[in-house]
Amino acid sequence: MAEVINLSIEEDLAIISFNNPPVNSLGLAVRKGLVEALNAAENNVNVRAIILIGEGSTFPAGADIKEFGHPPQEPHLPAICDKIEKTKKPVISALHGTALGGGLEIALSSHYRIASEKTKIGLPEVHLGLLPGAGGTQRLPRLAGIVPALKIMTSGNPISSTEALKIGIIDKIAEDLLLNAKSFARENMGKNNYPITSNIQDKIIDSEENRGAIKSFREELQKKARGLLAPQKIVDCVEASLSLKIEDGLKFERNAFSELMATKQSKALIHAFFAERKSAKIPEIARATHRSISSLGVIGGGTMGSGITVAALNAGLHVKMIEKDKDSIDRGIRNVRKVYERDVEKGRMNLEKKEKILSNYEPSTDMQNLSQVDMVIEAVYEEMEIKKSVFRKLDKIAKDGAVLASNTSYLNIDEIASVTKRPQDVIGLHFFSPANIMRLLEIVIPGKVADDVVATGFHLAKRMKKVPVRAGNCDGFIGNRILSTYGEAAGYIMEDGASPYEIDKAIVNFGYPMGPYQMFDLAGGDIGWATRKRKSATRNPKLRYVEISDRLCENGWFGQKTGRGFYRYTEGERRGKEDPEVLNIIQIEREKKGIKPKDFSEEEILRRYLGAMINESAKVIEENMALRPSDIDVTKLYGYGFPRHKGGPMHYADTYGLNKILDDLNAFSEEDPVFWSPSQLIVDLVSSGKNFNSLNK
Ligand code: T1G
Repeated sequence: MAEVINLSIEEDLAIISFNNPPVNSLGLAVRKGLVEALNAAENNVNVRAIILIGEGSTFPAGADIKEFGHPPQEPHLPAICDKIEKTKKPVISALHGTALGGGLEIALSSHYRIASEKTKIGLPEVHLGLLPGAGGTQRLPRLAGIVPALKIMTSGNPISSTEALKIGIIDKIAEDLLLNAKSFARENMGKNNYPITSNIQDKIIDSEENRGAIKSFREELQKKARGLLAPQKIVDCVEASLSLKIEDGLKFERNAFSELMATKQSKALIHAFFAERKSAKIPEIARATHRSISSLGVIGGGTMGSGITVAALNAGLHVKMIEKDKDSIDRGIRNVRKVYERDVEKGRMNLEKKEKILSNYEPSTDMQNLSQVDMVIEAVYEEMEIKKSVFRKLDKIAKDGAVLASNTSYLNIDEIASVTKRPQDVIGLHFFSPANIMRLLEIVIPGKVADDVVATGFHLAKRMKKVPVRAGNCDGFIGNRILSTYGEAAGYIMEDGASPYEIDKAIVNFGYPMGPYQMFDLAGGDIGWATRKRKSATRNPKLRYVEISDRLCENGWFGQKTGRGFYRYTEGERRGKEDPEVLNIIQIEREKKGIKPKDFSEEEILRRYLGAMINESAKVIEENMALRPSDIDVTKLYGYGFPRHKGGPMHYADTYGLNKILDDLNAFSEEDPVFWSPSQLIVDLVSSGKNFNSLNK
């Protein structure tokens, strides 16, 4: 018996436990061991019931995703579930932790399911571009009903055991799972319906109501899951369960699963799953242990400072917020309290939890209060001299060994560190707004920082449930540096003939939630304008510069905040209308440069927009400003709206074909070699027949 599966016989019970840390994923060894254990239990005449239970942190959390992309090996999970269902002795699954995917499907094929209070159950396959492929689409609707089953499978979100009990997925909630599983087994194995013939075999009623539910679900998914294949296929499988016996329904599901496994969307989503976990693997953690962090200082109570404060409070930290004067700290307090008041209002939190969290919040105007905190995060106005003055004071106040972090989004961390006597303790933590919601955190590494300070930044990220990316200390770090390049490319396309509205449409059709000019209007054109003015002194005079956005900003058209930017906004409407005056301004700018506008297809817009993004990303890699291409994917997926089912710019480039990217860059270089010359990394990868993924070690 493989040690990943243990079988113990206790009088008339067989207890089969999963022991494959960290999440008891159902890899080949586990599946083989499980079949052996089930056979042994079934053939043992003393055994009258079988219990399945997880050791460690959880009941199996699903199939082994690392096996995907390789030829599946027997025994396959659907066959195991089938075997469990047809076992003549009652099988009880005892669920704790996160019973997800194939793990839950094993439980669904069991005859009974009990769970502890804190257990979460779910079918997250849709997040991988897949569907529950071991019977979930056929068994769950039979247990829970069509609509709850569709919600669980197309959202991929876990539900609580209380919710699961309510809708009939589990039979009992109990603590001390094994003890209760044993008594539950003994209560049930004598029942007159022994051997158990689960109601799973019943067909679902093919009613008008069920057909109607499926129809409205499909329509909802057209909007909510625009362009995604897996959710619609899940509905196909549930619809099939209305007319097919379960055996045929399972075959239908298996075919649909195999089709999805072969799609680019699934490969991209599986890449994103592992990329998100790989970004936390950095050399510094291998060399040093993080410092302990229990108290945090946050300087600044504005949007960023209050967002960071909430993220830290939610991570269980004690937070001292500092502002310069009473009005400012009162504003900071309002900003923080407003978040929790909304959580209570929306039922996401009860009053008791809110007050408990806020008991860890200590706002003040006295910086001396930071003398004993373990870490300070500065989130003051984005102006170097202001930041330097804060760090000079911090250098005198903070205790030895305190980590001093700046939340700057582009200023030079080395320069900030240089005003302290402890550059080894200074690091960049670039949060994305709203900092209590956005999961991306760029951890910026200055030249003199100590390894354990970097490790501490990653430790804080984990506690805040952030997705950390190690970034070099260049202008714009990773995300904003690449953004400014493809933003310039969009400007060239616009000046050469496409309207901002055509460009936005092409980018939205690719899968982004909005295009660059909708983003300009949302974020506020004044911010980018300030950056362009800041960079103007050092701008490469050979680099083409488009002045269209400056013209709008000179008019005070900063976007939604001023009622017009590239679009015009009527009062209270977030969706803007195209503006003929903007098109006039663009035409005037073209005429100033003697540009005869040409047409751009959506495909041409994308080749340029994505080409610029991928080329700059490659330069970030070759300059070691990012550790690996998948870290750039993570940055763009979590901070800039790159469609997750395309995997991020680097994965997309590999899928599109790096040779085709190089051909595009070479073609565009004919027009403008300064902007479009291909990065040496892309040239080298193409000539060696490799791709970006070959660097994702
Ligand atoms: N397979 C392989 N490795 C996995 C894994 C899985 N299912 N889940 C986690 N890991 C690795 C992960 O890469 C990381 O590795 C370590 O475990 C800790 O993970 C037939 C086809 C369970 C909620 O999608 O949601 O079943 O980085 O950092 O924050 O229908 O892991 O340490 O080397 O995320 O405590 C369906 C995916 C699969 C669940 C725990 N199941 N996992 O979160 O730890 S498809 C899933 C999670 C399927 C069937 C279909 C989370 C977690 P490393 P972690 P965590």
